[in-house]
Amino acid sequence: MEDNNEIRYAPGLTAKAILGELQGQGKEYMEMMSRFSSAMLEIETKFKVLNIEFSSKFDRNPIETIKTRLKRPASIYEKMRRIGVPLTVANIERELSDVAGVRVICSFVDDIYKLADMLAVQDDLYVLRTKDYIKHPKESGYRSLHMIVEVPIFLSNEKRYVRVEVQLRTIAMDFWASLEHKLRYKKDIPEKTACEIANALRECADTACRTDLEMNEIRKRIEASGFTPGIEA
Ligand code: 0O2
Repeated sequence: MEDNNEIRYAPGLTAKAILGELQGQGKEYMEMMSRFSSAMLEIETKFKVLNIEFSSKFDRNPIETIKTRLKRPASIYEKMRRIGVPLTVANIERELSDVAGVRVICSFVDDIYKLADMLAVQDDLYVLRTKDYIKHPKESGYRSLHMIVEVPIFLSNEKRYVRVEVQLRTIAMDFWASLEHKLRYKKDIPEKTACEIANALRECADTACRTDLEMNEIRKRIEASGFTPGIEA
């Protein structure tokens, strides 16, 4: 069925033009983005609450930072084109699970799983999908725990469930992912060099992982000796 709101995929469309096209769908687009924004805020708040509860239970904060982001129009456009679905507001909301993203940077690897479990048991939220790139790192060396959750948001006259992508990772995993993401844009290098660089990056990810595990063990040893890391005598 033809959708009059459909935006045509055209080569070389600039980010500004894509934003213009999406905003051309006016109220619908803005309303969708405000729903994603509200859902993101709900999840961010849930993690802030968990951080407070965790710190009173275990005498330390498991969360270093929480970052939120709404997917940029150009990335939305690119992903919809990649999956071959017509670009309409309704399709974006139906097909994409990562328009709203919450990234939780944790102190220790253990904290990632504790927080994920604490979130998953909340009865107003559904975990639709979990991908454990910590136990099963990506080919690139990327590590994080990904969850797609659906959270209710209460609008003036309705309750809507909205999907949010949650990425939980340690400081070391975040450090690696941020730098690797920057380096990935340096294209046009010979295949052999690209392969060597990929291997070097994977090696860095493995080193960061070993450090993470060692730090986790050190924390456990300190706790076992009766001290609480982060709490001064
Ligand atoms: P952005 O700007 O973070 O939104 P797909 O999204 O189609 O690629 P899937 O299965 O939905 O596939 O997602 P996947 O691979 O589970 O996770 C995608 C997100 O994880 C990416 O989002 C990145 O944030 C992060 N990610 C995955 N692999 C890597 C990697 O090798 N290096 C780094 N630095 N990050 C990675 P987007 O959409 O690419 O970008």
